Amino acid sequence: MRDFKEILGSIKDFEFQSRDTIKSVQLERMRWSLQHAYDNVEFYKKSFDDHGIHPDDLKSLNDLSKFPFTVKQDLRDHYPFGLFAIPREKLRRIHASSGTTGKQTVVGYSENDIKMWSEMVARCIRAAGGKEGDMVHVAFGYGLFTGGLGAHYGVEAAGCSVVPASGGATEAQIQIILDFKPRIIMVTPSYMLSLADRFEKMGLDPRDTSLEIAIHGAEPWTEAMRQEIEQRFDLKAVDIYGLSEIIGPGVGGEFAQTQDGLTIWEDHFYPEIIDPETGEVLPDGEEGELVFTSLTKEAFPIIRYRTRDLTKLLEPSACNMRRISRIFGRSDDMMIIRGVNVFPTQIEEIICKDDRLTPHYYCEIRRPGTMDQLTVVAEIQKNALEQKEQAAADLKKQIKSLCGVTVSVDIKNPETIERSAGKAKRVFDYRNLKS
Ligand code: DLL
Repeated sequence: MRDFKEILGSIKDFEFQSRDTIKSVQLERMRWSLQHAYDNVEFYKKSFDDHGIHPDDLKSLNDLSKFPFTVKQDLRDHYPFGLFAIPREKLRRIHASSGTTGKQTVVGYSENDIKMWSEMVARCIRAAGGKEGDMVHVAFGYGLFTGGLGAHYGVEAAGCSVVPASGGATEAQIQIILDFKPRIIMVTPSYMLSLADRFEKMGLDPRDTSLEIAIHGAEPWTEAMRQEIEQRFDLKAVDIYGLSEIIGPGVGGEFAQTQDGLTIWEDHFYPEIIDPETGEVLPDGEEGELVFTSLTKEAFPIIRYRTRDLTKLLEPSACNMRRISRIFGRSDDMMIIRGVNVFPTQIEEIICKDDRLTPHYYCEIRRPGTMDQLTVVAEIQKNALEQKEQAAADLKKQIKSLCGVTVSVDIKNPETIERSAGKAKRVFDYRNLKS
């Protein structure tokens, strides 16, 4: 095994190296990562052995397709630290994100992991047009969520000054923006629009602020929303992508001069696109599910992780690493409402525990103004007709407390929701009708 520090390297602006150099570094790192996972995580040893494959079998990058996938359930099955590859005392950070069962999926970072992660977020900031000395207002949530702290360390690594505003307290944030005069803001696109609304409510024009660059991610957003944000704030808005299982924000970022999708930092995260039904690897340019293999992570190596995000791989443009197009959807039913992940099964759990409701329900997502709105449609039992209003109020309250998101609830009369003829469709997304 090679010394990890050597393998991590520190070639500046690596994204501008030639494709051949990038590929040869990928191959070397991929070998290291597979071996590291095999030697230090019981789960990978067993899963490789069960598939009759060994890290030594990787002769080319394409050989990766012979290795088994990792899915979110594997993280849950090994909750909390079962997939970590270094001793607990060597961990420097733990993050987590909520899942269907209410159990968190937990990820960990070594000192080198945090350095690498910060450098990747710094790349995103530079790609977005940020430069040393800029001030960056971070309005992603701080906490177990990777958004706030991930962005924070990246801002520092980019040689910028960070304003750790976190989410919420909108009016106070606006005052800070006015007084501190940051050049860059990092925030979910939907919260950016709430800020715009609040500026206007306060009688202020958001176009007059010091903000020149907005870096948005953590939830899907459209080209139409980009235009709205750019016009309302008179700035340039770019995308940032990531997920906690791979590292957090900064798996890829968009270049301001091209605004043509997210460049994946391929020297640390190896992307594949697969057919979500068959698992077969698809050629670049074809749409499918995004899969990642970490190439340098120490604490939480991850091999062929199925993100469930749907996109396609595109050839390099602004630098020499490949891009993905905007995430246009997910292969499962996860709903992201105002930056919060909500699963239909969480709602189902509450509904099924309420004797006044039948187990039939579905969710509708709309965007009446600038914010996403989720309506949960459920059905009252015949013997509980007179309790309809109370049941609706209770459901709304429980969803708020379990999922952390405010929803509308529409309780229908008995036997009015269409019964499923097989697989029930739980999510109806009407947002795209507008944009
Ligand atoms: O959302 C990490 C992050 C924070 C990324 C801040 C960017 C900015 P998770 O909570 O694990 O991590 O959620 C990851 O969010 O699989 C996508 O479905 C979605 N997502 C993240 N970024 C984007 C994006 C963070 N730019 C999940 N566009 C991912 C669309 C995104 N979806």
